[in-house]
Amino acid sequence: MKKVAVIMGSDSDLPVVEKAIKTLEEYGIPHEVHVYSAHRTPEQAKAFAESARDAGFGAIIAAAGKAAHLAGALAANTTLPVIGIPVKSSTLDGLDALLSTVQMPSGIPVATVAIDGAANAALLAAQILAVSDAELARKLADARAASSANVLQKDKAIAERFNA
Ligand code: RP5
Repeated sequence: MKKVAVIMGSDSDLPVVEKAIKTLEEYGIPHEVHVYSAHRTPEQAKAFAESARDAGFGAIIAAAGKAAHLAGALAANTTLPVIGIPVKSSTLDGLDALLSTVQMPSGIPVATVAIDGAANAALLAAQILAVSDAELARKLADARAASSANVLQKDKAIAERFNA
């Protein structure tokens, strides 16, 4: 199976990023985790993106806050799918990071999840890998079915309470 790279702009992003790592672990997806900054270590971020495909990665998750250019900077240097997590790490509550991550120019896409949406970033990476991995696709479908059953169980409890 291809690996997923999880890159964060600062170790201060780790509390958010941990949800992505946990989700990848739950699905048994091999991954590597790094701290590279678009602004503080631009050469290392570029080198990682340029070598990621040959290193066996199938998708890159990039988490950053404030003027969050990490996902875009990585995407500029690879044609692997890049998933951006805007991190709420500033006085602007993550809106700055959301706009910095999502508003990419035509030709260099970044698939951006919600502010602090780390679990969805990992699930999207899993779905990308599952295009060519039937076992992973089955695990994702099973999780969707369990999630639906959980909601329907809650509906039953609420309906019994209020619709008697
Ligand atoms: C961004 O600036 C990082 O991704 C982080 O969210 C934010 C603050 O970084 P630190 O000053 O805590 O290292 O580049």
